[in-house]
Amino acid sequence: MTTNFLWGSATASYQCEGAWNEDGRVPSLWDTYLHDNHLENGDIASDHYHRFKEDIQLMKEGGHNTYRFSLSWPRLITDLAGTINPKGVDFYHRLIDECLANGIEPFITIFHWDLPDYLEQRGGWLSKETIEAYVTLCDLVFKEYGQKVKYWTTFNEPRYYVFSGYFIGNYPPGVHNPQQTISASYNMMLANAEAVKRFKALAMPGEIGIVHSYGPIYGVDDRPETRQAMRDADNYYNNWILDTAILGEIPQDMLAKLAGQGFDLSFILPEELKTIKQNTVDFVGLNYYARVLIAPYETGETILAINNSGASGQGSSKVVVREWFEQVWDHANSEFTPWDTEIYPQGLYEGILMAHKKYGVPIYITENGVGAYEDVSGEVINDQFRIDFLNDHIDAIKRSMADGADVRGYYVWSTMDLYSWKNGSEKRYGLVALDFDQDRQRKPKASYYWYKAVCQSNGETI
Ligand code: BGP
Repeated sequence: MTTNFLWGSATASYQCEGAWNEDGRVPSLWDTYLHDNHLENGDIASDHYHRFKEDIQLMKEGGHNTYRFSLSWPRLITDLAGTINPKGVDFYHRLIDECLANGIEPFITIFHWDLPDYLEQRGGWLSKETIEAYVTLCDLVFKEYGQKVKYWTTFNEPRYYVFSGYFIGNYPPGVHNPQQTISASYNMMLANAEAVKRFKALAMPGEIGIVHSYGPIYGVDDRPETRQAMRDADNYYNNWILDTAILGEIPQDMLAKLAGQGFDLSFILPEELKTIKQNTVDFVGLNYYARVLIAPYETGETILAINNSGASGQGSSKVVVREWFEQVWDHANSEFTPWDTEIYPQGLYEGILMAHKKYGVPIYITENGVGAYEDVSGEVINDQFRIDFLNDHIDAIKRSMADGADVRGYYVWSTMDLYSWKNGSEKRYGLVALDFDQDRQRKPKASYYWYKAVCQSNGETI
């Protein structure tokens, strides 16, 4: 690995902070959605809001030199008029200062899905008003924290957020509306460009990027129709974010296909396309969990059955996007988690090289990890499966770097056990275990000690 390689782990505000109604924080759309539907929520989560110093000590003792976390918008700006919450602003000063005092480089996500509910009530990302409000948030955080922070990202996984909320409908606001999916996607990418524009206008000292849920595309065979389906799937899963944010270009063949299917694209304005073209990111963050295996579309309506309820829900996933592609889960030949996520490290190696060749910007692996049912009651928590998983994925990164890729950092998802979207405390990802039923005492898992050696040796132990 290079000498300044960043080794760390990641969280997101809603998933770890808790303190959902403390010190002036207002509800996010997730608070409202989970409360209204009586689902397990992140009211307390990992209680990071109160215990962040302890968590940063664990990072330091664990050999980490960086921490990726997000800012809670409903903690910072509490109404449509843009009222700033001083206690929220102060919290992130204290968090950043604590990181810096302990040799931990903060790597900040401005938006990791916890949109203030007052904006969701006005249409959320379907409304251009939200873009304006987002730029106001960016302006605030750049000015407040910009002299202390070198690494900024505008969004965490716009694709996952929009597709889950507006297409699949399994995340808030819980709708299935393809036209709205397209509008919300576009608005987020325009907001990304507007944030980059503001960052450059303020001549901020750091760098700014975007974080994408990267699904490298594979085909079931090499037929021309499979190749076409792979291209369409790549547009659907990756290109509309990566091409737009890094190259400043929305894929033309995707727009033509959407127009051909009768979608209304009239909301895309020439002035906005100019903004997108002129304000591209400095680097990209790739979250990698699994590859995407694609077959040609055969027949029938769109089916979006995603298994995000593990062993307690439907066993397997099925995705058919009418006239685009079908997604395949090759259970016979590959290994899967109980949530039907394939374990496929080679996809990270090949995916990094694909992204490197196509885009040429620095790459950070901003999330990688495995969710599991775990018994964390004993003295020792032996998560050997996680060690194997992380080992094989870090090895894939090392191989991609040996083959020329410019990878600059790696973040395990997640720092500690936290609230997993819709699965709560049932699906654990942490290097550090938490007892959610009692006092949330921190207990490092075997993977924590294993990762410490990896960080301290700069990857030599892999
Ligand atoms: C990513 C998100 C994270 C995290 C992770 C695991 O898409 O950026 O916030 O939650 O996936 O997802 P889940 O908790 O649904 O298993």
